[in-house]
Amino acid sequence: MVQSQQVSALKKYVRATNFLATSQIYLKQNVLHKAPLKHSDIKPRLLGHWGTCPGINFVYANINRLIVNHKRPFLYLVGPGHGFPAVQANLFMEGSLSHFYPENIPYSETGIEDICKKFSAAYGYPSHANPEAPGQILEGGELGYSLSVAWGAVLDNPDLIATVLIGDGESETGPLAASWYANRLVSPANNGTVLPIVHINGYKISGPTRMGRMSHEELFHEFTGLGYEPIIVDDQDEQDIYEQMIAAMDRAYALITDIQTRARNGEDIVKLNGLLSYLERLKAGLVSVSLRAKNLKVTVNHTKLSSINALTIQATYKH
Ligand SMILES: Cc1ncc(C[n+]2csc(CCOP(=O)(O)OP(=O)(O)O)c2C)c(N)n1
Repeated sequence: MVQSQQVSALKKYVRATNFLATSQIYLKQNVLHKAPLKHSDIKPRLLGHWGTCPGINFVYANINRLIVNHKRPFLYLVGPGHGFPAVQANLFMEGSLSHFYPENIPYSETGIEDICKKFSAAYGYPSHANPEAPGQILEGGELGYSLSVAWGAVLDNPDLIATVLIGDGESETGPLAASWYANRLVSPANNGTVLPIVHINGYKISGPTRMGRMSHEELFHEFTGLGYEPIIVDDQDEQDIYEQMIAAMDRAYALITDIQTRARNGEDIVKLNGLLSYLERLKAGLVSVSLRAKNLKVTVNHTKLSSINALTIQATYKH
């Protein structure tokens, strides 16, 4: 499929899952809007956080695209458990719910009515991820554990890529902040890998988040320091966010497979720690460098590796 067709397919899919997530949160009847919406169609007590749902759906769709293109096992962990209506919407769309619950949730309008009416209702479906939801290993009700659960999932599971969505609010919890460092413990030769995605929508409930108030430059340095190769996708950018995300996911996937292939062929892998993006940004004039060590000489060699431009770096001291 050419890129424009992919973008339009992803947009339609995300619109459908956004619709299903909204209906679960707000509507107790008339969930397919067959008649004009009335006040009496709205649930008396609303549960589930709408604000995080479009981000969950957007990432779900983009992971699906990678799975279709590469036929590789992916796991999607959703830190914002309060966005479960979005997860449930995708489980419906892909047919997992009708597969496991053919009687209660058929792949039809009856199934849609069932998930909407029973979302967060007594004897219905819980408001957060739960053991009955196919494929879930993280509840997400207590924020802080998404990234460490993802790292745990890839140990001794060399083919698995665990993509994990982390809210900028969850990022401020102690457990989450500490689990970034697990990247030092996982080997690209024997273990799978984690692809963390931080959803910076700027708020933790109604309060501003630290990351939501940081510039791209500050975010870049934060994650580089933690040993990650940051890629920023921004809806304020002129380029369509779907096109940006497709490029970001392709680039992350290419980096992951390149590092894993080299490690599994016995190469000693030096962690990139953001150097790749740093040098690209340097070339594009996006950053300036001030070298504190007067005698430090940095040489950059460009090598074409698979579909990405890999840069190897040598730093030598002149005596
Ligand atoms: C440890 C913990 N503290 C507080 C909460 C209450 N809580 C539920 S959602 C939420 C905000 C989460 O913000 P963020 O992770 O940025 O997600 P998003 O903005 O995408 O909803 C909070 C504080 C919780 N679930 N767990």
